[in-house]
This record gives sequence, structure tokens and C-alpha cells, in this order.
Amino acid sequence: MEAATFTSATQFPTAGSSYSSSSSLHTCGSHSLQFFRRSSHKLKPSKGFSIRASSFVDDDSVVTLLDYGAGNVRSVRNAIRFLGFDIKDVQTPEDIMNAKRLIFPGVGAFAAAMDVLNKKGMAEVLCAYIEQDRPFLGICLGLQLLFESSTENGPVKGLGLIPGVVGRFDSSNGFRVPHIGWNALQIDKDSQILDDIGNRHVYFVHSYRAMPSDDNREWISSTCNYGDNFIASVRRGNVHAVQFHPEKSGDVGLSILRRFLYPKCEITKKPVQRKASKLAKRVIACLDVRTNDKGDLVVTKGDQYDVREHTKENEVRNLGKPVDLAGKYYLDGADEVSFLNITGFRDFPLGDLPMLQVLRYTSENVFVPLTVGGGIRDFTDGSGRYYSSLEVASEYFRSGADKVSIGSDAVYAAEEYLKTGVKTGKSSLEQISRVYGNQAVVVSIDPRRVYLKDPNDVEFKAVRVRNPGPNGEEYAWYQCTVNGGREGRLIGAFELAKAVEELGAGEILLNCIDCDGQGKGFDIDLIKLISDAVSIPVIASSGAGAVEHFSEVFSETKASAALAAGIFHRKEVPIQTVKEHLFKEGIEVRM
Ligand code: 1PR
Repeated sequence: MEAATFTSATQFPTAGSSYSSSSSLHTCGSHSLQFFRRSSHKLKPSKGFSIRASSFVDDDSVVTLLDYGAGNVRSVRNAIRFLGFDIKDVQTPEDIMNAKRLIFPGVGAFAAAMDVLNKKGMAEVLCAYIEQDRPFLGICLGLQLLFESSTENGPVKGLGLIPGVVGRFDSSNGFRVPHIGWNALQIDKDSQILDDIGNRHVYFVHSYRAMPSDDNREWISSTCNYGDNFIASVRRGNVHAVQFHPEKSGDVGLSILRRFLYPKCEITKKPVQRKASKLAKRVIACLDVRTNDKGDLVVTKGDQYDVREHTKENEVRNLGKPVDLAGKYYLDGADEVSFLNITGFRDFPLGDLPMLQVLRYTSENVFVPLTVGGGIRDFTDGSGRYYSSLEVASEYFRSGADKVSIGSDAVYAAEEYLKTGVKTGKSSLEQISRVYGNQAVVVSIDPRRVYLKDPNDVEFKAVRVRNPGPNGEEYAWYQCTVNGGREGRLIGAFELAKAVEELGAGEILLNCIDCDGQGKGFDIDLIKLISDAVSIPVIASSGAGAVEHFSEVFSETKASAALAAGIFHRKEVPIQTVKEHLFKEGIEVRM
């Protein structure tokens, strides 16, 4: 690596010099920063964003990470390491004051985060650190906590460094909450860390946001439009915070982190003033994973959920290795990668350590959101040890997942809820979304079409279908299944979708067994039915066979994302070609 100039703050007070540790509730509230003299140091930079810089251990290569243990910050760690830095975790308030550069990837809920910061005596120190203009990067909740307060389970007081209240997005104007996905930003001023991004998209996932006002205008470096014009990033001197997730924003996110870590790096582009974009439609690559008959974990793909070859051996179709394929799809431009452990319903996922390893290895090199599903439920193992679904999900999050997807167990929870009208709070869906936020919980629906002559023949929502059934039936309802399509249940996809939204799902992955692997297009009737019925994002899945199927599903339904498997595994159409087609059709995508 070549040498480059690196500017670092060196004359700051160190441990204990300018704060007192206290567990009482603390806010800073002065809205003023003192600026300190800085001196230059030489630091070896990495050559490019996509090349892993080799690690070297000196003080300048260490990033201090404020992880208060409320959730998964593995991706932030991976991105920091990918850029050639070592990580020192904050254990005590002194570690904050001793930091050369501090990253605060806030996760979880606002109140819980403030509580931990106050109890550990870190709130006051953090304010002192920021007020001294020391290098700081807050991410997501790490931005929100800088404000005066939040309405999330509140009002709850924040650190009070930036004037303003963090509030929930308004879903009454038709915008889906959480705001999940890729948006371009309106850059409002020289933000330094955003100088490379131009009109490229970054990844957001949040339900709360801070709004621009005259009082906080001097802080704002960019805004984003999602129903409202909200604050996407702030900057004052060496203090930065972003509402989006650079560690999940692919190459552009790595370049943002890199600019924070190497503030004087050579790559300089003039900041591009541009209008914020609409939320981009996402293209997701899905990897159905299971153990084959030889005991290897492989990516497979079924036709209408049948994943076995129709040969004498009848073996599980093997389309490649999960980590390799996920890495390839990331480089090809996938906006997200989903792993579905398709035999999770009968195997215990925590016994399935290869799947956890797959997540760990994948998350080291894949910097877009990762979802994992399969087997998320309460479980008692052979020795009688009970594992809650929350423990199972936590293990997935710790291993690198950003979202978990629940299939069968969500069907049972919805059935119970519809029968009793009571939210027990005990279902996997409710527990996981309470702890990790609903944006972290996807419900995967596996419905099968049941044709009807008369929509009144069933108690479930039926729709008129474009292609009549085998006996000329003009209607169908969509029957939910469990255990990988093996068992039909007495609940429709419409009823299930509405129930799981109420129970706390943040997103719906809408498969269709009839279309799976057929390459004849998505089930537009089904996707329209569900995406009109709920106000959380819907991922259309099953049946993609040509680029036109993607533009069709986005033009004719309110799907937020389209997921495909076979078309990518069989190398029929590259992900980039799908995106170019969507772009040509005037559909906003991340390029
Ligand atoms: O019930 O919580 O253990 O979760 C099991 C998960 O595994 C569910 O998400 C369920 O959809 C999935 N699953 C179970 N069995 C199968 C199977 O194929 N035998 N895969 C299966 C479902 C469906 C898709 C597929 C799309 C796109 N895979 O996600 O990737 O249909 O395919 P295409 O583009 O080739 O048409 P639980």
C-alpha cells in the first residue's frame, strides 16, 4: 500500500480529563463544539474500496467501536476490518475518551440505548467527545441519539447535541413503514465522507427519522425523501452521523466508511448536488440451502418446491456452494441476498452449524443486507434443553444476518391470533420483532393457488385470476402451507399477511408454490392482492424467467422488491441485466 496523509486529532484530553462518569440521565444540550488543533500523521491506506487492505497494528489503524450489546453490529465490524482497521471495543467510559476515532452503530430501540448509555456512564463522555470535535461516526440509531428526544416508546430524551425530535414516519400517506431499501441522497453541503457517492443509492432500514428545521440546519449534510424530507446525514467538523447503513450499502458504503477512516484520502470527487431519489425497487437473489445426501450444504432449487433431480438416483439438485454464490451475486449487483434453510422445519438450526458458518463467512465479504430463514421456532433438543425462537434468531443475527425470515411458525402464530383475537406476545414473530425491531423480521409465505368457480365458496379472500383454472374456474384463493409446502393450512395468504403485519412483521416474502421454478413470471394476482392489503414492504417471489417479469411485477403491483433464484443460478440472466432493463423502463433501481 502507498503512503497517504492522514489527519488525526492528537491533542485531546485523554481518559478522565474532562468528564465525570455518572449513571444519571445525561444530555449535552450545548449545541456547540470546540475545535482542537490537529496534526498530520502518515498512514498506509488501502488501494481501493473493493480490495481488502492488509491489517497492520499501530494506533492509527484502530477504530474504537461503541457496541452496547443490543444487537448485531457484526457487519460494521466486518466492514471496518475489510478496510484494514483493527477494532477496540468500548468497555468503559475512558475508552471513549481515549479513542482516536469512534464509530457508534446504534441498534435496537432509542429508549433502551439511552438507558444503557446512561447506566454505563457513557452518555456524558460521548457528549464530551463529540463536543471536542473528535472523529465520530454515528450510524442509524447512532445518529438519532444525538438529537434532543425521540417519540419511539416515548418521548425519551436523547443526548441533546442536535436540536430536534426524532419521530415515526407517517404511513397514512401510503408510504410503507419501515422505510427499507435503497435511496439516493440530496447532498446539502460538503460532507467529506459523502464526496464520492454522487447519485448512487445507500441502504436505509428504519421507522423513525429526524426532520430538518431552522434550528438544526447547520448540522445537515444530506437529506432523503420518503414521504417527508428527512435528515439522512449530519456533519460538523470531524463529527459525522448517517441515518443509512454504510456497512450495508455495497461499494458506495465502503467508500463512505473509508473516507471517515482516511479523511484525507486521495480519491476526491466534487460533491454532486442532486435531488433525492424515490425508493429504489430491490432485486434480491435467493439461495435455497439444504444438506444433500452426501452431507454437504448446497444451494438447491426446486420446481414447485420439489428439489430432487428426476433421475434414478433422485439426488438433491446441487447448484453450487452457498458462500461462493452469495459473494458472486453481491458483486453482480444484488441488493440483498436471502438464504432459506429449506429443511429447517425438521432440523434444528442451531444444530446446523454449517448454516451459521455460511452466514459468518458470507458477511465478511458481502456488504448488502443478508436475510436467513428456516427453522425459526422454539425447540427442545435431544438432551431436553429448550431453545426459544428468540435464541435461534439471536444466533442468526450474531452470525451476520440482518433479517430473519419466519415461515411455518408465523402461520401457527397467525392462526392462533385470528382464532383468539389476542396478541400473546409469545410467538416467535412477536418476540423477535420486539427485541430486534420489526424491520428485522420477514414473514415468508408459501401459498398454493386453489381455484374456485365462485369466490363465496370459501371464507378466505379470493380474487379473479388472469388465467382461469383447469376447469375454467375464474377465481382462486391462496392457501398457506407449512413445512416447505408439505401441509396446507386453513388460512389464506391475505388473512395471514394482515395478521402477521399486526403481530410485528416488518416485511413479507411472498412465494407462490405454483410459480416456483417455472420461469413464467410472478403471480401478479397474488402479489397485487397482498401488496394492496398491507402497509409493510412486500417482496414478490417465484416464477421469474425473463427481465420483463421484473418490470411487470413492479408496474402492476405495489411490490417493493422482486426475488429470484433459478434465473440467476442457471446463469440465464445476470442481475445487472435485470437492473438495466428496469432502469430503461423508468423504474428506479440501484445501479
Ligand atoms: O417454515 O420457517 O422453517 O421456513 C422454511 C423456509 O424455506 C420458507 O421460507 C420456505 O419458503 C422455504 N422452503 C421450504 N421448502 C422449500 C422448497 O423449495 N422445497 N423454498 C423452500 C422456498 C422459494 C423461494 C424461491 C422462489 C424463487 N423457496 O424463495 O427461491 O420461489 O424461485 P424461482 O425464481 O426459481 O422461481 P420455516
